[in-house]
Amino acid sequence: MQTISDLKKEISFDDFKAEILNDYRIAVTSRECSLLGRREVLTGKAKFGIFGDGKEVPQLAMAKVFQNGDFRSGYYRDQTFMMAIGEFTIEQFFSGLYANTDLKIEPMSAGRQMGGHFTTHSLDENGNWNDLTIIKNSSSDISPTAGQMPRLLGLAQASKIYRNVKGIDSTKFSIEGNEVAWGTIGNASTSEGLFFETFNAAGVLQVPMVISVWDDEYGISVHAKHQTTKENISEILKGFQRNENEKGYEIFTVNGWDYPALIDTYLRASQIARVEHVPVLIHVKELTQPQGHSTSGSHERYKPVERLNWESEHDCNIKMREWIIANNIATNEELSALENTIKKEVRDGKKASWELFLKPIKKEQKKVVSILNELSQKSSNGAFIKKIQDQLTAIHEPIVKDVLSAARKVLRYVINDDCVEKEQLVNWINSYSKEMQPKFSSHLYSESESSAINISEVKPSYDKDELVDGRIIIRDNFDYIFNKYPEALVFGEDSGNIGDVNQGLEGLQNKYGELRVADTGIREATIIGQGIGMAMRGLRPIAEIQYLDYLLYALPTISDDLATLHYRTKGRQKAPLIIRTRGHRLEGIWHSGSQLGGILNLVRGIHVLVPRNMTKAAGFYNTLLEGDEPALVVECLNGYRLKEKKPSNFGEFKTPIGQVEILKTGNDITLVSYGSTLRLVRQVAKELLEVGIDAEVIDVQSLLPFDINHDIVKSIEKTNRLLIIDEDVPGGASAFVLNEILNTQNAYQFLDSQPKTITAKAHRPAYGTDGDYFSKPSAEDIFETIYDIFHEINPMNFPKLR
Ligand SMILES: Cc1ncc(C[n+]2csc(CCOP(=O)(O)OP(=O)(O)O)c2C)c(N)n1
Ligand SMILES: [Mg+2]
Repeated sequence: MQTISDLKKEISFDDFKAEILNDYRIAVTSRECSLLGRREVLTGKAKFGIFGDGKEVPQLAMAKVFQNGDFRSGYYRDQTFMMAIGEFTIEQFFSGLYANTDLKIEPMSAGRQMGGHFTTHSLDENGNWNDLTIIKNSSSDISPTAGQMPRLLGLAQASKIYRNVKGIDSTKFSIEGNEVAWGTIGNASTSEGLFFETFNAAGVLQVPMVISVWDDEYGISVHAKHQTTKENISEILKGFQRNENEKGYEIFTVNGWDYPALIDTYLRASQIARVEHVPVLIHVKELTQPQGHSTSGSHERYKPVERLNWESEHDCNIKMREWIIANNIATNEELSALENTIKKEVRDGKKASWELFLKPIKKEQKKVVSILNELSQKSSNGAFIKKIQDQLTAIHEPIVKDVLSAARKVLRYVINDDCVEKEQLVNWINSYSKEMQPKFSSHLYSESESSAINISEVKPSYDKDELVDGRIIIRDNFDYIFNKYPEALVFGEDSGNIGDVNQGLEGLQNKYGELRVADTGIREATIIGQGIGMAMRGLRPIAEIQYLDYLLYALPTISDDLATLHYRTKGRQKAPLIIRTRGHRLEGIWHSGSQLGGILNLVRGIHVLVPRNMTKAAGFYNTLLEGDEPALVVECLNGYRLKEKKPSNFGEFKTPIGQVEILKTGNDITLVSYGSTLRLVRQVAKELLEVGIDAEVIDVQSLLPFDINHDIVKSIEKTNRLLIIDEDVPGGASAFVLNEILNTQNAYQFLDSQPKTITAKAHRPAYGTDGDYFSKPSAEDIFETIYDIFHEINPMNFPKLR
């Protein structure tokens, strides 16, 4: 194994010196950025700053062993690392602070994320994969502490899959699974459940993952004594240490200011993880925060003087400087000269970034001022317009909002004017808004050719009239999927050996192996994280959450990470993860499978699909695997043993995404529902015919996206009445559906009766059949609600029921 002394022996002193001075240059550059960055926030040019000062030196060591194809999953302190791997410049640092919306200038997120959230581009501008084996990769950071951990597990596991599963085209993703996933996390954030869940799971899975804990003894103002048992994360994780008989972790501790020791440690860690596929923890101690936690406050408020003094002495950059001089690598004068050059470079870079940010806005400001100037001379409200013009002119460093809002305010002063200048103003507002809005709103979903909504329906075909249990359709379709896509894999609680709790994967582990059809521990958040990380490295994971109710344990990871990934990278990273779960119409507070409203509101960015039977569900999987987007598929829990006609084109038939299906035509009222509840609705629709009400029944199928062809409003145009039937709480998914129909599809204009929703009670559904009957909408509830609507219109024909 190579050590720093070996390195010295291998290369000439000049090369050795150059490498160390280059490291020092990066450390000082990074520090200087932090110092100036703070000032930019305090003077108001940037909104918020959180920087990597005090954590520079260990990141240099990590960067040295970080190879092409490797992935980082870290947090906001890692700017030095990003600079050291060549993926972050001074200009990019400041452009991030200013929130420059040009992805070429601010490649981390095009201004969508605060500075300190680092990203590399896995996709080109058309959404196609770049070759990830020839670049150094950083998965896009998120702000919630420890939120980077679940994904890290999957990034590491991908190497294991690529190394051990044959037949996958790994060209752009892996070279024999030799890639390491590098996690970074603050000491205080290790208090989070997501950290411990990930840590345990990686030990079980034995994946090539190296977690660095940057330990500065604090989490904002809260000392380690309130965060960590024994105030020492590596100490309490000692039980995970591997030994001759048991697999586990390799655990290192090292001081964050000790440059040579850090290099030795990282070399060893890299080797162990890369070659042996064993996870490693590096507890990097004795780090500092020279400027406190962030620009929101100062650490003098909560750190004792002794600690502040200790931090000044143990600042890792200062220690590295001392080491360089003590080892005669460079003199004090040489280093001072270098530091002065860097100071100037950072100042120049900052200036250039500000210019880049300001220039296009100033151009628009000038245009608007000139339009307003002309308009003020024409309009009878000229004085008011002139005032706005003067205010806009006076802004020396405008942001987009200043310019656009001034222009839009003028509109109300020229309502009655009719002149070319007004037309100019309106045209400018329209075109500038059209240009700017996508900068903030694009790429929530895929904009590539493979977007799931571009994939056409293929109907199931039937050779014969064979009826089988729904689970057989799911199972046989998955069999086709695993055969067709070597990169597809499924994992979850009980998904492997027994082939899931409803046997939709029965026998498939035997056929496709334990890595592709796998059991996992009971750990929903990291099941999703596994899926996110693997999907980010080109695999097609299907993460199984045993019941919809338990998706809540994973919701932070789904909502914060998966749902925002494409958006927060402006389309430069993706995780086309399929989440498979089952829900609807079950009984009991924790098994009712109904909480879709809550989910819908938290997962924009993910497709939410609610197939009413297993053929529809299987069709969704086939569609999704051709697409490039994440999705949640909620199978009907009570549908596995119900008979369905067995299709003959498994793996081929596709359920379209974002399209409703009309299950029964009718003229009197439109009934909208989804999932298992549809069985009740269809039964009620038949019963209604007996009293002379002919209802149209529509299956939504896909909640997100919702009825992209606006077929529901077409139905309401005919029936003039609407009832939404949902088993979620009042104001849950039914409110979402109603909003789509009334606001997006403008159905209000066709309604002759109040649009209604019928939902479950506000409480969670009680256990047992009677619990269900009194908690969720029953067939009688649905019948009576519809009947009442008609009684209200025509009490003669529809006398009161009760
Ligand atoms: C889930 C969540 N809770 C709280 C926060 C607010 N917060 C941001 S950073 C931080 C402290 C993190 O400390 P540590 O992990 O030690 O990292 P350090 O900043 O010290 O490097 C907190 C509480 C957050 N971002 N996310
Ligand atoms: Mg800390």
